[in-house]
Amino acid sequence: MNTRRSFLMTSILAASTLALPLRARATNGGGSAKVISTWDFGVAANQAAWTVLSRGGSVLDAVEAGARVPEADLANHSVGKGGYPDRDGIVTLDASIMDGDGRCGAVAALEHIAHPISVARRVMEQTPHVLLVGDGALQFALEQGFDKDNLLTPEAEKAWREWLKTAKYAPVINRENLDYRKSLPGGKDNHDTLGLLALDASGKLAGACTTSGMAWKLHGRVGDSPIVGAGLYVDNDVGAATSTGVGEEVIRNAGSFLVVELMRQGRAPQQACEEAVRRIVKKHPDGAKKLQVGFLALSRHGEVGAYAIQKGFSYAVCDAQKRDRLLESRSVYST
Ligand code: SD4
Repeated sequence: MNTRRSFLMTSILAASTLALPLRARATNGGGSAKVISTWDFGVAANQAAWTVLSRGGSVLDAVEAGARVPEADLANHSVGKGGYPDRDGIVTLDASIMDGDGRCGAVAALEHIAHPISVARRVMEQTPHVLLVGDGALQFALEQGFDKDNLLTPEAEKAWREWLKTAKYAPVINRENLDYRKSLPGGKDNHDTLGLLALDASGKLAGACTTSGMAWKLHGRVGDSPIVGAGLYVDNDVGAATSTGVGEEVIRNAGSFLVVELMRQGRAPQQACEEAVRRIVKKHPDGAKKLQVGFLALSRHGEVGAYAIQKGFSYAVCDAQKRDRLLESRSVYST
């Protein structure tokens, strides 16, 4: 991991533009194809998305393919199958997908389906709706031919039973942030939401966001990830944004929409992410000390921004120069 974390800016600078494939050099106002995503496991997700783009696939196909990677990773305890369950021991998944033309689909509190991102895409493409939840989302998924699966793996069940020994009624706030102090985000004790944004060589944007939400949450709790404008927002005219961390704070501030709107008003993605994070902190200065929220943004020109409340938010960037870059976001608190 250390080598992946070695912030390979020098090699990027050294890469010759002339050596790049034509597809990667095609630009939209100066940018080029790029995929970015949250946390360490974003590296693998980016590569899957990049493979789709480099084979001429659509940007929507790319973000879906990327999101399916952590969803299928049973060692990942906050996305897809293998995710930690709610306080009742039930795994419920949230996901959304959106393209830069404003088309979007989402599922929330979905049980028994291993790839919620693909169900979200079907909601977008096969229904007049944007968001299906709970039993209705499951019914729709089954009608669409998705297999019913047991999402609670033995490892996740064991962790839940361990939690039950000391559990209070309310879920522990920001378990991810507490875990971050034990191990790096994306490490074995701490996986998080995947938010993935992609820009193709023709300037089209799309995004995907997928999670099992906060571990030990109340049954029926929905986070920011399937809420368009909170966990994800994409607009071809401006850029795209996604979030990770305590979803309630992101929803309260319409986080991803806010980031994109700030970009629309002229801020760079980095400044936009910083302002959105600061707004959360300003509203709850004391609470914010104990929770994590991170935003990731991509402009239509391919500029990247990232900012978080707490130290330790990593994000992955993939483009023609380098496929497995892993960077550390700046943050409000540095310890
Ligand atoms: C949620 N934002 O459900 C997600 C989970 C997450 O760090 O990212 N946790 O609120």
